[in-house]
Amino acid sequence: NENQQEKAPLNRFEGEGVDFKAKLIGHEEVAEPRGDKICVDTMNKLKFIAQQNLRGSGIHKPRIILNINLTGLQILDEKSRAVLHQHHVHRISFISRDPNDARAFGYIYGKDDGKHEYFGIKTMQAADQVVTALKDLFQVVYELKKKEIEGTEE
Ligand code: I3P
Repeated sequence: NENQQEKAPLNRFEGEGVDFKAKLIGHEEVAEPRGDKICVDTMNKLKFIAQQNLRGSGIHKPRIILNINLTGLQILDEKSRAVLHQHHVHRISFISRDPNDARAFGYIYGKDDGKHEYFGIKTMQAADQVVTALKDLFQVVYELKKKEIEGTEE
């Protein structure tokens, strides 16, 4: 049975979790916690800035590893694996595929100060793989929470 070879979603995110190679296009504060338009607009702006940086100063988008585990999403430096950003799963308010680029997606994160920040990511493989992993993670975390609540009811 092919399915037996696949890890259950829960196992997949346990412990070290799952890594995806990517580049950080950029991040910027946004006014809203969700919305397709705000994501498209901010992605376009960040891509424009990244292109200016490349053409003007020869600065490439930083290479990163997106690590997804049960706590959420971590952006690590590709070489040193230093944690550059840590985004708790419950604070990710919106995920959006880039409609113009199969290798890009973004998400909005709720910061400690109540403000919202958009992160634009260029993935090495199809962005769909990462977006699907994040959606699976939300499902897994929801199921765990439900079990936890059911366990404390009696
Ligand atoms: C590169 C090309 C790559 C891009 C890279 C550019 O320009 O556009 O597709 O990587 O961005 O430098 P060129 O063709 O002129 O060499 P991505 O597709 O991953 O964005 P980078 O320099 O920011 O890595």
